[in-house]
Amino acid sequence: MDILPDHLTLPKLMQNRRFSMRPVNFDHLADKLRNWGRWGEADQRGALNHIGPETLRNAAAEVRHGKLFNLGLRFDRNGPQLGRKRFNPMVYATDLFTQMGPGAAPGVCFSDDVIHMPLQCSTQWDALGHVHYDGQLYNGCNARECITENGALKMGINHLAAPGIVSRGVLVDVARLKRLERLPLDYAITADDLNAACEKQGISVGTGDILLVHTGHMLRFTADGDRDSFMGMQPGLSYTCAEWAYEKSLAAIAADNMAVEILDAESTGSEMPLPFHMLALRDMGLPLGEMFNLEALAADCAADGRYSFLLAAPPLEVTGGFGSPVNPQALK
Ligand code: UVW
Repeated sequence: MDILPDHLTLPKLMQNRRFSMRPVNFDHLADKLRNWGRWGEADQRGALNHIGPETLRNAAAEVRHGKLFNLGLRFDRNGPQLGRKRFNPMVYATDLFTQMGPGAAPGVCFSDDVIHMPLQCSTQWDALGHVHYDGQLYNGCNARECITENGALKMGINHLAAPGIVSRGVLVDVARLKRLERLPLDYAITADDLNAACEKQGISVGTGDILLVHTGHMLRFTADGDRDSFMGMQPGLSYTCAEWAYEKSLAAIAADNMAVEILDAESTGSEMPLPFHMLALRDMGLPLGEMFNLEALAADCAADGRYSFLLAAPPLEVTGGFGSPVNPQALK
């Protein structure tokens, strides 16, 4: 089974396949950054363990002006998906104008509905069990034993949902660093870019922070309505940024693109596709948030010069889920 979703196995992309080896330095990085055993043999929360009581108190102290930002996309049929397996949410009413009960006065009614959607279709967290290689998941779990038709027996999203994902968020605005509204489709963000953005913004990133990476790529969907462009080749983190995330002891990373990392012919067509996913989720236990809509928050951060906030982004507690939709909220 191909690891990549429908839209990334288009013939156009297949022509670009190079069947190269693993990215240079990949195995060295994987060995260096691997957090297996760091929080115990049975751990299923990975880098979220960096968030302790002090981190949470400091995160709460970031709320000073009473400003609230919704970082989620809408969940409806007009979402970003193009694929057959990953499709946009379908919402159906199952009750409309239904009498509340036999004794209820006429006109006392309720309405109910159902949603049918892939857990990966829109703004989402990837569970630690979402990707694996060499037969192992985060913390050395055997993929054959843990990945089942009924979900992840280990490393499911439920372990990231209880307790949920809340911490200090820090937005790094790489698009603004480059004086662009949106990064070019082939732009690979490096650790130097992240350092330069932090320096320009006057912020340092520390233990337990959740990094939000603003590339501007979301505008290709929300402003242009161009799903092909949004879901295709796209700017994002180079896999080498995993080392930066490890050194900073980040708890999680989310971005405004579809995959957090750059999607180009190298990262999708190689022997080790999505190398940042592999290092983050499988080796580091670092949850990844995708399709976070950062436009309003990024504009506000640029306006008031404050790039940190309280981020509350709990996934749904879907037992064994490989991911979960989320409606992240940033409070300043
Ligand atoms: C894959 O496409 C496998 O992952 P994601 O949706 O997390 O980018």
